[in-house]
Amino acid sequence: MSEIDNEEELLRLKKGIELFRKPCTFMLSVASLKQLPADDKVEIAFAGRSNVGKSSLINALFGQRKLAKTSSTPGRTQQLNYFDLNGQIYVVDLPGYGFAKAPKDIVKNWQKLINTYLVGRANLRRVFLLIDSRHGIKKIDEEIMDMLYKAAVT
Ligand SMILES: Nc1nc2c(ncn2[C@@H]2O[C@H](COP(=O)(O)OP(=O)(O)O)[C@@H](O)[C@H]2O)c(=O)[nH]1
Ligand SMILES: [Mg+2]
Repeated sequence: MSEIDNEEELLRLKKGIELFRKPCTFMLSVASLKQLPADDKVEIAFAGRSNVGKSSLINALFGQRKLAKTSSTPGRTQQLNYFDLNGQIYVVDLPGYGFAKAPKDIVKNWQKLINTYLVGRANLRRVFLLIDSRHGIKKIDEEIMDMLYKAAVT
């Protein structure tokens, strides 16, 4: 890496750190696609099996303990929870897939909502797919990765 690259990299890092220090607030919970906010801002989303630590990671990233609700009971988040980072970026806490203590048709509905969102959301720039290191990559993770790959979602 040349010195110029290093300087650019440092600048990018600095900007990133500054951005993540800005206020991040809860915006809304989305239970169906028609409730999605306008796609006029860059959006990043956290996906993964229930209980993998999506909400905990979001709280850690923004230095707030109770921004995203965490729970030791899997399958609690059933909606897409939107957080607004300084009016600049939408951060989305997705419902966990692969585990749900709910009737089958309800689970199917969430699955459809998440899949349609992941594949079709125009302003979605990155999906962070969390894997529980204690359990490794499961079949459902592979299915989601495959779906993201086919939809060209980074
Ligand atoms: N051991 C361990 N537990 C974690 C970690 N992150 C989250 N947890 C715990 O795992 C449970 C589920 O976390 P949560 O963030 O609600 O998972 P989510 O369902 O993916 O949003 C909670 O009891 C957390 O305290 C981690 O990195 N290590
Ligand atoms: Mg959660």
